[in-house]
Amino acid sequence: MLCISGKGYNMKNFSKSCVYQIYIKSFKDSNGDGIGDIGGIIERLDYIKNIGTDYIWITPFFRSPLNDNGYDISDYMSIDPVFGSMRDFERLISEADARGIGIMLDMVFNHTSTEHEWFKKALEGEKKYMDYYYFVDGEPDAPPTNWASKFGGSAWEYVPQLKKWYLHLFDVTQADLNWNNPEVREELKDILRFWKDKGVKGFRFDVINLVSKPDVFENDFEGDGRRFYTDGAKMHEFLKELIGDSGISEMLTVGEMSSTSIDNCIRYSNPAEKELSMCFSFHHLKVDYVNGDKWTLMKPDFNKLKELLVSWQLGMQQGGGWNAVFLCNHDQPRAVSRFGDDRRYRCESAKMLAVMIHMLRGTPYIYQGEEFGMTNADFNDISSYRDVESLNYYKIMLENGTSRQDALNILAAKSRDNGRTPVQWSSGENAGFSSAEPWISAAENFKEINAEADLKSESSVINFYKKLVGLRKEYNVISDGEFIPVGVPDSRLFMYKRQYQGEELLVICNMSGDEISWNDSAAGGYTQLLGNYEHSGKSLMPYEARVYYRK
Ligand code: TEU
Ligand code: CA
Repeated sequence: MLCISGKGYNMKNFSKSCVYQIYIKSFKDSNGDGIGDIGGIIERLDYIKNIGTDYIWITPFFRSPLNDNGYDISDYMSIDPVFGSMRDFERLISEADARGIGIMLDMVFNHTSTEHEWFKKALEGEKKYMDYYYFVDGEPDAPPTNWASKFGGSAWEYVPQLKKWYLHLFDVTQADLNWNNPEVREELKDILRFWKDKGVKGFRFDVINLVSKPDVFENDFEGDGRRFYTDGAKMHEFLKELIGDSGISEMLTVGEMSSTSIDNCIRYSNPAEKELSMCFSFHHLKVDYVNGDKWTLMKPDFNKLKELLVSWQLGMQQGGGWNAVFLCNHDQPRAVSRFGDDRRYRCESAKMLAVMIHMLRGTPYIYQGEEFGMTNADFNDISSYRDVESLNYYKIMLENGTSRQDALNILAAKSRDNGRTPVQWSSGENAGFSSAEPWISAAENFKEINAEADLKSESSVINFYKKLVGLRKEYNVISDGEFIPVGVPDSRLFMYKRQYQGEELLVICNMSGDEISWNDSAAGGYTQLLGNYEHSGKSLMPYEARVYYRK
């Protein structure tokens, strides 16, 4: 049931939910091949339930050549044997249901793998399937536009036997689907209905705001082409049709929105629009990009981070939209390494970042290992990397004259592999992830940093997360309260309030490694609900976070 409050913002039945994200290939291996799988997820359902999360978003495990670790799908209705069988999946659904956990699948509908039977038939010249993609006539030395692939190089690939180019915004083995073709949209609805019938309780839609391409392709002399295909003209029409016709409007649906805007995300997630439940936006995860370029080194601009978090909280609130709130996922470096101090104050800063996110208005997401402060991989050799985007950009950096060591330093900070090392379950062999050598090396610190050790610790990060998730369920001011920014005298602090029917929450985060003198009068009349230090003294300790409450 949804109700719209007087302030024009909405309270949703997902406001008390929390989602745990699993990157299946790195989560837990159950059959000793060094690759995470469905069996491994089943083994860890109680661990996830213990944190209190309500949904599990699993990254794609459908049949795939795995060039992009499953985001290149060759059959949407079958499970790649490396991840398990349909029987395993059915077992996962029933075990998750038994624990009150909803399974969310990851739908990659912007593109398919070039190994998909649709694309293979297109390559054979079958018109029906060529129209499933963007095939454009052309000469071998003249791509239709100058657009760039997000994974480097041109967004077009030439097919000599067809004398045509095809569009791929991502890897060359990920061909963009033509959503302007109603037959494509019908195929995608069938896929959603198939998994809904299997008992799936939600969906994440991969780069879904890129699917409405223009009817005419033109060069972009002001950028890389994204302005022509991002938040395209038919986006809202397509989403309403997909969600409505597939019968999933009551499910938790979240859209990954690349380079998007608040106005569009309001429309994507305001219940009145009958599109999605919520949106991921990424502007706050680009505050360490020099001039917008990911492949650079820069300390995060914390003022910019706060500004973006606040603007998205206020903007979506005023428009009746709903944010998925998060700091990391399988495409991002580890939050505690990026925004905290993973050496001197790893646990304190991991907890502070958790408070910063989990007390916001929206639905919070926990990425595997974030709940016990896993860090970046700290690789220093290109042979350790596996990610197609990272390997492509390593080559591009070297071609552009960047030294090998500088390129490795940039990868160490920015590569998606930082979030894809095996989950560190214990100090045992291969971090307890597998009895075989994992497909990617574990971070060397797994002997000290692992779930087993953290669970034994009095001041464990996991138990702190559990409290945060519990507070959201207990306090309506957290799940449904209005977000109100609080001006601070010291830019190293981030403060905000939440208000709801006479209740008030005050959140204070010291985002620095400095001890900051603090006049407790601001918290006069409040009681402290939670903090990441044993005592709350006169000053704010390095990375100290406090949650205050009053009625
Ligand atoms: O990510 C979209 C995307 O652009 C990310 O790769 C990320 O924003 C980028 O790496 C930042 O530089 C989605 C999936 O989450 C990602 O894993 C896939 O590789 C990608 O789409 C293609 O499906
Ligand atoms: Ca396995």
